[in-house]
Amino acid sequence: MSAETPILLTIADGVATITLNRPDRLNSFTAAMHADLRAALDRVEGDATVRCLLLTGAGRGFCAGQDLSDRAVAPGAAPPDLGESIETNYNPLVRRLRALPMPVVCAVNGVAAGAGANLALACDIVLAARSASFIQAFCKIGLLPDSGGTWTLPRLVGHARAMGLAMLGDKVTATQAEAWGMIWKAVDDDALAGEALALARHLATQPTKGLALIKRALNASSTNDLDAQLDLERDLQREAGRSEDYREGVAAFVGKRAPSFQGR
Ligand code: T3D
Repeated sequence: MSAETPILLTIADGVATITLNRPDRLNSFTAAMHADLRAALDRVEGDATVRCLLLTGAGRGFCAGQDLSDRAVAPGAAPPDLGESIETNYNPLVRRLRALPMPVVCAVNGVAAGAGANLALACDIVLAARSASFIQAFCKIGLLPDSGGTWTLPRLVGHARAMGLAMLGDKVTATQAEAWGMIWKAVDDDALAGEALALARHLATQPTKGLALIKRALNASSTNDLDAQLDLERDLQREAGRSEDYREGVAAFVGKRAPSFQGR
């Protein structure tokens, strides 16, 4: 990773914690930060002890999206190719988090704006500090929501709210986000880090393979019709039924003891 260390990674108790770490710029993304995040995710995916990923930000913000100081264009100069940036950095990141075969918990510690908001919403379970907020800031600079926002938002909050948020760029508080079903839970600021870590540690002791299959099924349901989804449930349940953790779960239930899941 680079000397600036814009991404911090720790691994303990089955949980990999990735911290976006450019607090003086509200953890906005540079190309170097994207590269370090990719490297951190490579390590997470290559470590068989990791059974849950926790994503958070350093300082008072979660992530303010793209670092706009990298996007200022001198008069007469060619505009940056944002499609290239999205194809190289943001889209692979969202796809990777959605496909990661383990739960991804996001602890939104402060403002999440632009791609930062939609990065959080791409995670599986989102907790947010009560002082945190979500802003689809794109419209204020002539852009549209990216990082999956135009797909995720209407599915989470419905078309009318998604359109309003995308066109107005209004701030959504964590409490409002919870009430709208945009996130799992808003928690008191001083409880966020502890609660998110406890949740991630709990998930890391659960049947990882089964949780990964739950994630696949629910993610697929957004585009499948009922018939396709029933077929998918059948196929994934077949796979789940062959896991060691399923065998252990049933044995523990029948034996009236607590299960010990190994994530296989
Ligand atoms: O370009 C591509 O590759 C395409 C992909 C685009 C994806 C995107 O994310 S586009 C959207 C980019 N993000 C934004 O438009 C959000 C910009 N930031 C803000 O609107 C505000 O900073 C916030 C609402 C997020 C927070 O406001 P506030 O008042 O709490 O903080 P602040 O004072 O504005 O920010 C604190 C510092 O962080 C400040 O620097 P300073 O004055 O202390 O030196 C500010 O300039 C800096 N900062 C915040 N966001 C960004 C940023 N610097 C660079 N880029 C940022 N996105």
